[in-house]
Amino acid sequence: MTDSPFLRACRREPVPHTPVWFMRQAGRSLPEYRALRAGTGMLEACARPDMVTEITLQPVRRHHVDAAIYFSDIVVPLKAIGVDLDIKPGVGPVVAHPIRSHADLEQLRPLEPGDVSYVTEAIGMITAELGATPLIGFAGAPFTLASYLIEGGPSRNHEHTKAMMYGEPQLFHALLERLSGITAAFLDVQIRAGASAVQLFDSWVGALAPADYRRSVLPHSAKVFEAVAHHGVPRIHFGVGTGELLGLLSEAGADVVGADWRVPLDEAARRIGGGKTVQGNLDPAVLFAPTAAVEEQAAKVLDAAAGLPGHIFNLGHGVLPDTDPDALTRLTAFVHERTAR
Ligand code: 1CP
Repeated sequence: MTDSPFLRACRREPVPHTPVWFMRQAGRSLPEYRALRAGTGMLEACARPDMVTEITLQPVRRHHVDAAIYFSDIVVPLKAIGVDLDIKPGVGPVVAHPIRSHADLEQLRPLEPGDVSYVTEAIGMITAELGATPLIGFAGAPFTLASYLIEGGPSRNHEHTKAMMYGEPQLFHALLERLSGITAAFLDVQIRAGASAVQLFDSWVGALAPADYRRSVLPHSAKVFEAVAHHGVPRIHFGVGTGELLGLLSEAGADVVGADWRVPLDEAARRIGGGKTVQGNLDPAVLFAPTAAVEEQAAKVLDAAAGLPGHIFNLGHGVLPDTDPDALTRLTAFVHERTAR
């Protein structure tokens, strides 16, 4: 397992082929996922080890990707400590009592491993079935979690979040401080249970200017990476629209940094700096084009990554729900064949 192409690429060691996995590979693009989930709420599914195991394995069986990602959601640890929230179909996470004051912080207590015992159980089952394929654990980064908690749900402009960051910096820091503890504890549970790598999703942090990221967010994400460093498993950092932040995302401490499609990978690698593996970055919308066009665009990604010491092929963000699953299977094979050494 430590010799798998994915883990070797994380460590920038030679690989037999460029490893591939897809953000959101488990989930709505797969008919077998939809069939299994019918009648079960998202959060209910996340708490059932048998379902989580099956959904996590589905894309590995179907696409022959080089890593599995644990099926869950970034709000699962918040639900586990008692935050009143739900995942609404077609919307995303919705929080009953948004956090806007110091008193509201009381909703956030530290996460204990016993709060998510179903995660430990599911990861045991998954790793037993995966064999030599690594499992990636994940969590939401403090800023992206804070955005859902402050806004009360998905947000285009993150206006309440930014209003707090600029207007009540102490409250904002106190919130991210609590979230960094919860996130670190959640990653710790997953690594102890058998996850071979972890990804911190700071999906919406691209909304910030670099100076604001450095001052208000980086210290909290850095604490998360530091807290799990002693396990020695690769740590991946990713956010959407982070072209101007790649150097800072790298500075926060990850071993692998993901980039979206807006920055070519050779330029992304330059911004990320030496000694890190780069992950990405095909535009997920490209998968709606004919196969020849998908392969042409994927080849561009591979060419841009050709001189880099470590590359993990991925999309620049999650698989879109209406993606043809066969396009993902073909893309995986294309990358494997084109990079076979
Ligand atoms: O009922 C359903 O099927 C709900 C759809 C769904 C699914 C399948 C949601 C709601 N979450 C998930 C699973 C999920 N969430 C995974 C699965 C593992 C995999 O990658 O295969 C992962 C990694 C996440 C993480 C997640 N949730 C992120 C970070 C990754 C990213 O895409 O940027 C974010 C931002 C969320 C919030 C969220 N949860 C669900 C939705 C629709 C959203 C986004 C809402 C928004 O636009 O703000």
